Amino acid sequence: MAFEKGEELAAFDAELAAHDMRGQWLSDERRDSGQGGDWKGDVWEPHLRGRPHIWKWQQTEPLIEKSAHAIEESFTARRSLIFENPALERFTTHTMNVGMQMIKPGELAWAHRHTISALRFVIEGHPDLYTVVDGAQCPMQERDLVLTPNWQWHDHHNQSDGRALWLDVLDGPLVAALNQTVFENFGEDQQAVRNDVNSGALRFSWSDMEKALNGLDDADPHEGFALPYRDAATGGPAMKTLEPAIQRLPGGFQGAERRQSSSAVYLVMEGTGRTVADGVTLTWGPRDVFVVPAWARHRHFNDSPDQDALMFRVTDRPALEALGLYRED
Ligand code: GTQ
Ligand code: FE2
Repeated sequence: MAFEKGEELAAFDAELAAHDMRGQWLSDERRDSGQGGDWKGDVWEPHLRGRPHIWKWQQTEPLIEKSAHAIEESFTARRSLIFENPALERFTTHTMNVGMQMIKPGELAWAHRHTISALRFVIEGHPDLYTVVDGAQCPMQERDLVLTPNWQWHDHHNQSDGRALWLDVLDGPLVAALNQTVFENFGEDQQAVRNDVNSGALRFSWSDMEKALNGLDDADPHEGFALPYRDAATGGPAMKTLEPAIQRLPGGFQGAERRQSSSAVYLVMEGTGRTVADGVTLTWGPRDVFVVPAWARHRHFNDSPDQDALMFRVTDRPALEALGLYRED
C-alpha cells in the first residue's frame, strides 16, 4: 500500500502546510508507517493504550495508611490515591481514572460537583458513613455502590469511629479528551440533606446485588456470572458512560479469550486467580486492583478448584455504545 512520493507532490505538501492544510494522503502515510496502529491484512487497528497492570493490596495498604498522615482532608478535595497506568500519563486507562479514597473517622470531604461522572464501591464501610448526592443521603456499607452522575453535588461524611475506604472510578480522561472538564465548589462544606429526594437510582445495596447474582442461571464463557448494575426504573444502564458490574468466577473457571473495545478495571473482592491480558499474567487476590486496556485479548482464570472468586468490574462500554463504537471479537 506504500506509494512513492514524487518531488512535485512533496512540494505541494509543503505548500499546503504553509496554508495550514494537508492532503488526506498524509493520513495514509501515517497509517502505513505504523504510527498509532498496525495493518493486519486489510484491517488497520490501533495499538493498545496503556498496558495490563495490577496494583497489589499488599503494596497499596501501607500507602493508604501513610496518606492519612501526609494529607489533611481539608488540604485537598479528596484523599484519594489514583492508580496510574505505567504506560499512560496520569490515567488508569485512556478513559477512566481509578483510585482508593480513605476518610478518617469524623472527617467530611466537602461538597463540589464536576462534569466528570464517578462511582464508588465501598471496601470498608460503616452504618454512619454516607455520601450526599444532590440532596439524597446514600449510606455506604461494605460492598454498597454509590453513583455520582455528572454535575451532581456530592460530599462524603464519615461519622463512624473507623476509617472508611472505597474504590473511586471516574470517567475523567474521557471527559478531558472532549475538553469538557468543569469543576465547581459548593461554597460551603456540605449541602443540605433533603428528605423528599430518593437515593434509589444512586445507591445499590450489596444485599440486593448479591441476591440477584445468586439468581443467575447461566455462566458466560468469557466472564462467568456477570451482573451489570441496572437502573431500577428504566432497566437500562446505571450510568451514561460507565458500567459497574459484579462478576463471579466459579471454582476452577477457565474463561474463553476475547477482546473488547471497552477498557476494564477490576477490584478483587474474594478469591484468587489470574487474568492473562495481551500476554501478561496478572495474578490476583483480595483487594488487588487491575486493568485490562481496550482491545487487549484477555482470559480470566479462577485457580481455586472449589472457591468462587468475586470481582467488582467497571468498563466504559456505555460511552462507546452510545457512540456506536463498541466492538468485540
Ligand atoms: O470523591 O468526589 O478520586 O472529585 C477524584 C475526584 C474522588 C470525589 C476522586 C473526586 C472524587
Ligand atoms: Fe468529586
